[in-house]
Amino acid sequence: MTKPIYILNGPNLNRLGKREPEIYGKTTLAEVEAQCRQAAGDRAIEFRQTNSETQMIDWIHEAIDEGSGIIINPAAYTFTSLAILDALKMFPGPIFELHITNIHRREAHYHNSYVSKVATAVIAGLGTNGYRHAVAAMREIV
Ligand code: DHK
Repeated sequence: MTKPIYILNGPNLNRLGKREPEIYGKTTLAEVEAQCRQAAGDRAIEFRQTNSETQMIDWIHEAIDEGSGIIINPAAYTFTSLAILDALKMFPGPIFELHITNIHRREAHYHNSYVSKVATAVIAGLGTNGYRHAVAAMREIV
C-alpha cells in the first residue's frame, strides 16, 4: 500500500472563493480538494487546512512517518515560520511549495519564502489549477 500524498493548506485558505476573489479566484477549497482527488486517481491523498501553525507542524510530523510526498501551501506562514521550515527539513520525500498567486509579483512581504529553502519544487501563479498540476507531478515521482 503506497503512502498518501499530503496536501497541506495554511491560514485563511478556508475562505478561498470568498477571500479577495480578484486575487485568489472564486474556486473554493472544497472544489480544489475535489480536483486534487480527481488528479490523484488511485493514489491516496490527505487534504487538510489549518489556521494554526502548531497544527500544521503536527501534520508535517505525521507526514514524516505516514506520507510519500508533501504539497504545501503554507500561505502567510511561508514568510514567517522557521518552525515549519525546521519540520519540513525532517521530511524524507519530495516537497512541493504551492502558491495560488505568483508571490514574486506581489507585495515585498510576500517575496522571501522560508519554505523554498527546502522545497523540491515551487509552483506559484497558476491559480488554484496549480494544485492539480502539483498532484499530477507528485504522482510521477512517488
Ligand atoms: C496564499 C496566502 O494566503 C498568502 O499569504 C500568500 C498565497 C499567497 C497563495 O498565493 O496561495 O502570500
